Amino acid sequence: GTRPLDPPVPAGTADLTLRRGAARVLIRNWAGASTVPSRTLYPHQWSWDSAFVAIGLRHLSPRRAQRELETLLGAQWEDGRVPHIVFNPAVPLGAYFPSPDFWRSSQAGAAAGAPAAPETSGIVQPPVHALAAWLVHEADPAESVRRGFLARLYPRLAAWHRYLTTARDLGGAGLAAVVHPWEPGMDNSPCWDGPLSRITPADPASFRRADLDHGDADDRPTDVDYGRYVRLAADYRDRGYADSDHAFAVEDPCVNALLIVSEHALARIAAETGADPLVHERRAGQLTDALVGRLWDADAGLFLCRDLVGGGLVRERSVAGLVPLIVPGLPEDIVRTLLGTLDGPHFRAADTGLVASYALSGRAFDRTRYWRGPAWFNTAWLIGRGLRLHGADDRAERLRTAFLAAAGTSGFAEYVDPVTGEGRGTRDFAWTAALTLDLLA
Ligand code: 2M8
Repeated sequence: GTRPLDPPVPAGTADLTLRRGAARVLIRNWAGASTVPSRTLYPHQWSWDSAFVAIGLRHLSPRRAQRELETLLGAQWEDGRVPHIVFNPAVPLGAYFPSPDFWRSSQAGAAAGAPAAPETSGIVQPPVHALAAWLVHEADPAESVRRGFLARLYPRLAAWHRYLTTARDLGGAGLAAVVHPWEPGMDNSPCWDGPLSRITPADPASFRRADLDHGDADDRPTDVDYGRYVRLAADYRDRGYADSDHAFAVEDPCVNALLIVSEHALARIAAETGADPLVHERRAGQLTDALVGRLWDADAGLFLCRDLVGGGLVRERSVAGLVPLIVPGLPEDIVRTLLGTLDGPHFRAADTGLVASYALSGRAFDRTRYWRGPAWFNTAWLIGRGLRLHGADDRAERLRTAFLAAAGTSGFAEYVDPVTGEGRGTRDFAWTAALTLDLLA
C-alpha cells in the first residue's frame, strides 16, 4: 500500500520510461537507410524484422518507417522474391555468417534476377511487408501520399506475393512453401526436426559460425542444425536459386497466415492507389480456404506444418500454429479451439504471460534454446492482434501487459524464458523495441 509520505508517482511514468528506452534502441540500431535487428548478432537488414521495425518506427518518424521498407524492397529480385538479408557493404565479412561471399547473389542469382547491388541472401522470410506498409501509411496518410509511398511500393509488394503464390506453390494447393528453416524465421523449431533429418550436414570445417561470438551456445541452434542449414542454402545457390528439386519444402501456418493478412492489406493499398482491390481479396479468400483445408488439425487444437517432401502433417505444436488467429473470417469453431489451446495445458498463456514458441508439454521443449520454447515478442504481438480481431479483448490486454513488462525488465531482449520471463538472447533487439512502441501508442 502507499504510505502518505511517498512522493506521488505521476500516471504514465513507467510507460514514458519504456517508450524512451524503446525509441533509444531504434535510434541506435538505425544504420542510415534501414535498421539492424541487433548491433552485434545481426548487423545487416533482415526482411521480416524490418517489417516489424517499420510498424514501431511509424510512431517516431513515419518518414523513416517508409524508408525502412523502401530499402528492403529496393533489393527485390526480378522474379519477385524479397531476400531475407540485405547486406551492408560497410560491415566486415566475418561479422555474420553466412556472408555475401557465401550467397553470391549478384552472380549465382543472376537467372532469378538478383540485383547487381546490394548483395543479398537468396532465401525469403514471412511476408509481413504489405501489412507493415499499410500501417505505416495510416500513421501519416498526407506524408505518405505526398511521397507517393504506396504507389511506389504497390507493384513491388504485388510481385512479392506473386512469387510466393506461384514459384513457391510447391504443394499445388495455392499455399506458399518455405524451402529452408531460416525462411519461416523460426530457425530451429522442432517442426523442422523430421524434414531436416533427411539432410546431410555440410562439413563443419567448411564454415565458421559467427553467432557464437556474441550469443550463448545454449541459447542458439546446435552445430548439427547449422551444418544442415548450410547444406540446404549452398545447394539452392548452386541451382541458381531455382525453385525446383527442393530437399526441404514445408507449408507453414504462420507464413501463410501472414500472407493472407498482407493480401488483405494489399487490397487496401490497391484501392488507395487506383488499382483493383478485388484480385487481392479473392486471393486472400482462396488462401484462407487452403490454410484451413490443408493445415488445420482439430485433434491437435491448432494449425500444423505440412511436410511436402516426406508427406503429411508434422505433429508438433508450435506457436506458428496459433498465429493464424490474425486471419479474418476463420470458421468460428476454429477460433474457439485456438483460444482454448492458447490457455490450455500445452501453452498455458494465462499463467506464463507471453506465448512459448513451442508447447511446454512437447517432447522437444527447451526453455532456453531459441525457437524450441522461449517466448518471442513478434509472435505475442501477432497473437494479440488476433485476439482483438476476434473480440477477446481481455486476453489481448493481458498479453499486452505481459509483453510490456517483459520488454522493460529484459532490456528489450530477443526472447525470454517462457516460464520465468527472464531475458535471453541478444538485448536492445529492434523488433522487441519497435513492437513495444506500437503497443504503447
Ligand atoms: C534469426 O535468424 C537468423 C537467420 O536468418 C540467425 O539465426 O542468424 C531468427 O530469429 C529470425 O526470425 C530473425 O529474422 C533473424 C534476425 O533477427 O534472426
